[in-house]
Amino acid sequence: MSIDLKATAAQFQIFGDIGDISNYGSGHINDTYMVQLNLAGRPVRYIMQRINSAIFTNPPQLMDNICRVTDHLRQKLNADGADEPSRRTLTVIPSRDGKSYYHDAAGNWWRMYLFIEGARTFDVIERPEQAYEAARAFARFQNQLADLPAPRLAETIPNFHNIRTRLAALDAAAESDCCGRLKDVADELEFVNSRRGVMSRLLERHERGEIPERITHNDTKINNVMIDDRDGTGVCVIDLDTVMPGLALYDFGDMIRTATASAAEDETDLSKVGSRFDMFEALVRGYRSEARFLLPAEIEELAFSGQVITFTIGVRFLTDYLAGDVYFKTHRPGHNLDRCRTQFAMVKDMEAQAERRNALVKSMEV
Ligand code: ADP
Ligand code: GN1
Ligand code: MG
Repeated sequence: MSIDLKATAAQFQIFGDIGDISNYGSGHINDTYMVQLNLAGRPVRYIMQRINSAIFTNPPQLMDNICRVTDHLRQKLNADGADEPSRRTLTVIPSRDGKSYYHDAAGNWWRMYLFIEGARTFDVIERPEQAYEAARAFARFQNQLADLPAPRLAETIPNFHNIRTRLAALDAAAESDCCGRLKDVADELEFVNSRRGVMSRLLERHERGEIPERITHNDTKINNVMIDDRDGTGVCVIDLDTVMPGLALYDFGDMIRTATASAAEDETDLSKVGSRFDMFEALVRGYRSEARFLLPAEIEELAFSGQVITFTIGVRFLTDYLAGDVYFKTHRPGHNLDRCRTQFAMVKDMEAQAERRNALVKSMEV
């Protein structure tokens, strides 16, 4: 069934003449559209998304999380007298019947946000200053949410970064080999098997009470922060579907995974793939300048968190490859396996730099 995007957009509280609606962004999960509107002669844009309800199985609960988070951020921005608060946090546009989403007759779940103007996202960053600013923005986001009033946010995807359950899912996919792809991944499975124990360290330290749970973003991929066109600062943290209890280190790890990457996540020429030291340094400086809450145990694991998250995401890509590409959007055959291979190449590069990175973290004054 084809979707009438204009009729869908008209279900939200927007005014004026709805113009072009086009696909937007390079996210792997939701269907994102840019909606252009003519508001009595003034062009205005919105972001409209079809929520991936195979992954986020309770969209009203998900949107309740997002409204609580964005309301809290907006209150803080207003209290601090921040410049342009509507660019600094997402603004949910209600539907005509006053809900934070629209559920259409075919069963699709939709939402709409103000379009953040004068800023953009990067899939691969170009300069260490961008890493520095992105890390500051994500740390500020964690700071601002530290006093979110109870109740606890809903876990939109339980065990999201839990390496034990992610490895169990990989084992199950390998065991069933539903698509006959196991034969392609012997090297990757060997890579995984030799690291099962070491990659559980953060989880174990959390379970022993050494590393605390906090409210975290959980998807701090570099293209989930908007960078200002004029001054290069991190304007707004977006993609709030997985904001929930988690470890700050998982957020920092995903910044390392994506901001230090020297090539695209799906690069097939592995000689181009690596984790850049200068970007790592900028991330640590940016993050530590704002994340004042970090405990010594967390600081100690900052460099290692990159290996853990990059490994975990690699395991997830590999699992999805074996399972027949059912989770991440793919655009070519073998796409998930290509992504898995870049992740594992990055892990190797991070391992080779581990000593130098830990020394840098230790030496850094804040
Ligand atoms: P996904 O969960 O699929 O990654 P995102 O919410 O991250 O979806 O959106 C995909 C892309 O759309 C982002 O990387 C960003 O470039 C763009 N985008 C999302 N929300 C906005 C917004 N409010 N204003 C401008 N661009 C946005
Ligand atoms: C997905 O939604 P997006 O593209 O920002 C995924 C992340 C992965 C990432 C890998 C909800 O992020 O966990 O790290 O792809 N999001 C979800 O690029 O699974
Ligand atoms: Mg995204």
